[in-house]
Amino acid sequence: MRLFHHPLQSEHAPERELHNGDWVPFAECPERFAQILAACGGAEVASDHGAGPILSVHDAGYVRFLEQAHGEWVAAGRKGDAIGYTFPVVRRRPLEFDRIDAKLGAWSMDASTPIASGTWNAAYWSAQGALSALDAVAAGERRAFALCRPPGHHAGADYMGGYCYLNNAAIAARAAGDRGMGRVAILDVDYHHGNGTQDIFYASPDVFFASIHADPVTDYPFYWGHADERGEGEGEGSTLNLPLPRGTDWTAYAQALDAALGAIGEWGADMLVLSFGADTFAGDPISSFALQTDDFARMGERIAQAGLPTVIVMEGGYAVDDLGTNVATFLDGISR
Ligand code: Q9C
Ligand code: ZN
Repeated sequence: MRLFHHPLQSEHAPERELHNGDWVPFAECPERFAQILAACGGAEVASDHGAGPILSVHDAGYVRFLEQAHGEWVAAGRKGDAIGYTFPVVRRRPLEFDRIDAKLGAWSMDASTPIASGTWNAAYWSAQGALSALDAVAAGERRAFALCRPPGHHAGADYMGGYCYLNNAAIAARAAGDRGMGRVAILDVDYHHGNGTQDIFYASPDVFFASIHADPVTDYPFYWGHADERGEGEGEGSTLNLPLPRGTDWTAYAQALDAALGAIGEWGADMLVLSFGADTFAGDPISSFALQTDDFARMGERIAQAGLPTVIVMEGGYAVDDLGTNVATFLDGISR
């Protein structure tokens, strides 16, 4: 399978994040990227599709903010990672902000998403990897893998969150639609609900979004991913949420996966964008499912049986020592 990445993705290296009231080392670390590359090998450097496909999903003011935020942080005399502390939870509107602190709050949903010096370039090339994988599938490959880092599924059209800045899966799905590749479904198997992807397509009948994730009653992102969220307006019925309890093992997971794949088939998808996170692994330090390494091969095989051309984009997975093996095992399973 063709794999895509870019060396600048390693330059995104925030120092720390706020975790349950403590500052801890940033879980979405460059070592993740190195481990996946080492285990999968043979990755190609992504090609540049420019800002166009990014701006088809994301607000232009938000993209400009991402590009300039760290520079403004430094210009304000700050050190370390740029991070906000005031969030407009009511009546957020596009005001002209001066202070970098105001911008950071206006364009983020949480304090898990610091901006460091290499963040913009990494996010840009992460998205270009997803677009390069789409090119490969458009050219006839059954599937291709974008080693996206930073991940994307928590980022909405005009906000960052959950280690995500640009929504790689949404960018690939929108580009596939624009290229006339038929009806596009997104399946999100990261441990956390893909709230940003859901938000982007919530009112859209053109893209089906299905997500299997930890119940937001107990887990981040808390406010989205509940089973009663089914889309709105013309998009009513084109969102499917399958929350599962902490401790879920392969037996229960497989049933939800079959339900999601069944719904995607019924909807009449012509192609699939898969948001793949390995944080469903039993050993994940910030997650609480119970999948074993071999289960990722089973997951891959089942998804392959759907028979859809598939763009795979990397999302989370924080058990760094097992991450390369888990991703390689998944790619092996989906290739069988
Ligand atoms: N107390 C992805 O897997 N951190 N993002 C919450 C924990 C956010 C995970 C803080 C976790 C985001 C792509
Ligand atoms: Zn996750």
